[in-house]
Amino acid sequence: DINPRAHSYTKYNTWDTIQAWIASISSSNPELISRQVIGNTYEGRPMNVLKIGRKSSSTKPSIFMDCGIHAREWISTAFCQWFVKEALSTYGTDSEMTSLLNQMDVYVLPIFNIDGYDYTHKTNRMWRKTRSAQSGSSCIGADPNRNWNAGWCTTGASPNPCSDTFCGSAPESEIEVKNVADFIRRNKSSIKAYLTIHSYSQLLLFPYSYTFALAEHHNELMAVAKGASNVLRSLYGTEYTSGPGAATIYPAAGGSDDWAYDLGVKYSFTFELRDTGRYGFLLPESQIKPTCEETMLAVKYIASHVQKN
Ligand code: ING
Ligand code: ZN
Repeated sequence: DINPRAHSYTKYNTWDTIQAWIASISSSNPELISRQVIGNTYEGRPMNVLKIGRKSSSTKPSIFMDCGIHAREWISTAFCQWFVKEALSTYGTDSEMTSLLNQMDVYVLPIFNIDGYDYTHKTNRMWRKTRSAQSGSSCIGADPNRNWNAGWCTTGASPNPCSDTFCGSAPESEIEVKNVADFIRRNKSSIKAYLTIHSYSQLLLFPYSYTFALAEHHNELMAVAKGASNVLRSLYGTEYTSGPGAATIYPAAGGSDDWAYDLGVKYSFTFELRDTGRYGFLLPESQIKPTCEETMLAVKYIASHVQKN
């Protein structure tokens, strides 16, 4: 069953509904999905990674994708649910998806910052950070996209716990970041691509964000990003800009894509989904379907490139 009760792919689901969906979708599709808890959040909620792909006795090359690093970016979290649904419903009919899941595994972390996401549903819709206590401050949380060990807290991040871009007390001080970093380190030899989904601005970014220096694989990453943006635009005309983070959005250290890239994951991309500011983080539910459909094309384009390389 890909539609457990109360769950809808065209709505912004609550954490409780997403948690029930994770359990139900994985137990109903054991031939394509296996699930593992990679640790708990600060407030004790389980972080589930779904491994999607045809079962194999040997380790397959893989892609890791996370959604919902930032609590208020609800379209991001909606996209990971959409991706899982599409993978299940098109495996066996869509040749690109079938080949991808036969040859590779896709690790999906449907929601990274669960505590923050729950807080945006219950208390403050515009919350961005984690929900951890900070010693010596009454302010809460660190920015989980400033907390990775990549030029940590050197630019575009704040040492002030009250800031929305607080880098945390140390790299990986946030347990959610530590759990994911440990998972990627553990599976480093199989992981060929790292995709992280944010909103908004309609950008397809790649390293670096902590420096203006160009990545070693800049030309290839730019070509892949432009190809993915073109295929995304082909569906509804949505325009994306591609480029390295520092020059394309702003310099910012401690981001997950830079960290994964420096670890050795060459195909490391940050998506900034719709829109360009009309609704911003408050993207209406009516845009979930078109946004997810067009984003699927870009993700599949990147996955096909990774599969060939
Ligand atoms: N944008 C990202 C942010 O964390 C980013 C941009 C990407 C920064 C990669 C650093 C590295 O600020 C949003 N919308 O969160
Ligand atoms: Zn974000």
